[in-house]
Amino acid sequence: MELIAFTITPNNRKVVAFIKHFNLPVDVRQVDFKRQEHKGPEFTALNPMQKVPVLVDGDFVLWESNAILTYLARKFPETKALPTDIQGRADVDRWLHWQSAHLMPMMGGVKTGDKTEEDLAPLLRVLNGQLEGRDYITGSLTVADFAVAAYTLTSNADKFDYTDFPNLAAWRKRMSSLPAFEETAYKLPPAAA
Ligand SMILES: N[C@@H](CCC(=O)N[C@@H](CS)C(=O)NCC(=O)O)C(=O)O
Repeated sequence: MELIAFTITPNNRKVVAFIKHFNLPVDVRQVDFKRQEHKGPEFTALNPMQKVPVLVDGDFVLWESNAILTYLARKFPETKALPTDIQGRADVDRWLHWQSAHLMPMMGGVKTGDKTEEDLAPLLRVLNGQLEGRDYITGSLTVADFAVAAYTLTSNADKFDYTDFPNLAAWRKRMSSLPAFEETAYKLPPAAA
């Protein structure tokens, strides 16, 4: 199985971190953005959206990072990263959709300056409330934690003030200290001497 990715972006990092955390037998190959590989015919045949990540499992090709996360969690049930009961599964789905429908566009807006930290605060308050009395978003570690953490552990998100969101601050610390998130963090190249 192969994941074609560009690890430093959140939608890619969530999947790469998941693969690393559970040591899954998936080869990760970085897309060659410089050469515009993702716009070429070979890549477009895999993903007509011309975006990464893309998972190739034999004849089966899957794009959309959250779909890839749930596929991997079902393919490797030993991860216990996706509940099998109907309500537990729906709970995790809720947070995956929340990440892509609300958190991602808002974080994008804050990054470009179209939105402010004040606009973002209601979303962080919701997440902080959910984490009250919980170590992870739905209780135990699931794909939802990987999806949401990738967006709340960006270098931009590191700069926010979490004083009003102590549960979120503690969870961020918990997630960022997982070796898989440490390994996939964007590091600036060392300054030239
Ligand atoms: N909703 C998609 C978004 C994927 C996406 O936007 N990928 C970006 C990197 S994060 C990309 O490949 N951009 C290249 C481009 O648009 O040219 C997912 O979650 O997988």
